[in-house]
Amino acid sequence: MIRTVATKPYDDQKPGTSGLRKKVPVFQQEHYAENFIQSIFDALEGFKGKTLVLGGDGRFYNREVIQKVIGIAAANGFGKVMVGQGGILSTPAASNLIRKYKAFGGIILSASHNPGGPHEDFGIKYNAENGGPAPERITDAIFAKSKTIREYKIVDIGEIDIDKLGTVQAGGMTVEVIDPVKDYAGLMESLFDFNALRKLFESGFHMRFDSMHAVTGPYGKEILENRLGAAKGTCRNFKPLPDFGGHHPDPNLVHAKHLYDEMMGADAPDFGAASDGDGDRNLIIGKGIFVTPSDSVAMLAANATVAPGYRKGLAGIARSMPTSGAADRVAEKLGIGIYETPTGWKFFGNLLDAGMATICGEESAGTGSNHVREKDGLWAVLLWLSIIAVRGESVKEIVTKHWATYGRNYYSRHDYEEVETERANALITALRGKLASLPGTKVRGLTVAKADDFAYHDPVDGSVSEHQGIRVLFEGGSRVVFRLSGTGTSGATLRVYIERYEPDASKHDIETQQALADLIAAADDIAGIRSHTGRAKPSVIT
Ligand code: G16
Repeated sequence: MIRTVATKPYDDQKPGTSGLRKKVPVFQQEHYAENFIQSIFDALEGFKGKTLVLGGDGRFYNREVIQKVIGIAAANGFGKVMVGQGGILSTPAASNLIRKYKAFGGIILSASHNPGGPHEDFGIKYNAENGGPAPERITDAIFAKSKTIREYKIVDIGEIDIDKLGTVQAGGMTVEVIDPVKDYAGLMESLFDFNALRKLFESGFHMRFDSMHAVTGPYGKEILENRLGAAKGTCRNFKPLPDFGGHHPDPNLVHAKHLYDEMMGADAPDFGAASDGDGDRNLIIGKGIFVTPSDSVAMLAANATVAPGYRKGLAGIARSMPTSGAADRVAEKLGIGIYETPTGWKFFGNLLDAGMATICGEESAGTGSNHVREKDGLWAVLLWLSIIAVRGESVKEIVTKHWATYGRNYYSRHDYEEVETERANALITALRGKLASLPGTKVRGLTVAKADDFAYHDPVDGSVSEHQGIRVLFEGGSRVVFRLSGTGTSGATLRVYIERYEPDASKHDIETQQALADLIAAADDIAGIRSHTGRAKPSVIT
């Protein structure tokens, strides 16, 4: 029986870069999750009788919200919900399922790389029928609905057993509990030469894949150890836990420091990788060398044709604006298009759908291709392994040869986390106010060539997205970019992206922070970071 429940709107349900992310106790407020789920459905049209894909990264509160979504989807008229066993689906796997089974869309429960647990983060995201994050037009409509919601509909179907594979009828709707890994593993097998990868492991190649107790554990086990024959023990922290073992499932040099330290040690394996909460981000480390995400997208694009899925070449490359220009040089050499989009994977969707871009990447540790409409951590790992297998070279050799050919984009991101929102906003406002006066001025010996607030004109649908980050470009190709994060859940996070291009191969082994020292100082001079935030140094440097 459909029950209509009276409710009152909450005013804070504005989806951010990747859906609605809040602390668990916020989601646990009366009707809070229900309101948002109903607002998603209220913002959509034409789903009666259609399929909804559903899953999450297994974090605390995942199972409860899975049941709520099933009940509300049934009451709103969906014909079927396909849910990952145990409520588990990695973000790229969910994207694949939406596309493969021509679902109407999907709901992914995740707060990505943010920590999990009773007092940590939770998130709900809607993906559209192309498998990608809902575009702004839909997320704006969801927010608008959430502000006026007065009731939601739910069928009380009792607890569906999401641990048992198979199909049940519930509340006039079909619920199919599926193996979360199978379709995704099949997709990977269609893109990469698994025989060549098996031979690589047979030859004694050693790697670590650290799932950080998050969603990629079962995917890594099945693909790397079971199908490709990587040694048992290759997969670390592979059991998804509701609190990720108390850690941040963020594959960067701070939260995956244990992996970094191992890879820099004397007994390092050949290759190290990690993935985040929901499996879309990646960290790539070779023996003795960390590959920045910006470099990784350039190197993957430059070598993609080694894999059967990309043998015909790339249509184009897309990168988010703060991502370094390393990929631009690859696109130039290949004679293909390069697109600079705002931060957020959703902005790649149109380019991928239109066949204008094949590989996309972001400085925030996301790389992916047109195989799904999300970034994909394990995909990046498998493409790196394919390049290593075909070229027969180490990560270090591949990286240094790439820099020798294209030049090196020294790159770093400085994050100031949990800054008071007013102070962070004041910094950005002040910076915007002085943009027009910057060109031509000299800061720390560097001449400002251009300064603007990035606006994106989507070449496919003509939409315009403004205020997507402040860029200060210097003569010679260096730049600093300032942006407020769209994924945090407390206070504001100021991100400062620093980049310097060095064509001379004899200058490619300078320590990164040292290579960028003048730009780091210039960024503070220009934006008054220390005075505005009251912080003497960043909380995280990657
Ligand atoms: C999300 C988006 C990414 C984006 C990142 C930016 O990542 O999916 O496309 O680059 O946010 O984060 P911020 O706004 O904090 O800089 P994820 O992995 O959290 O979904």
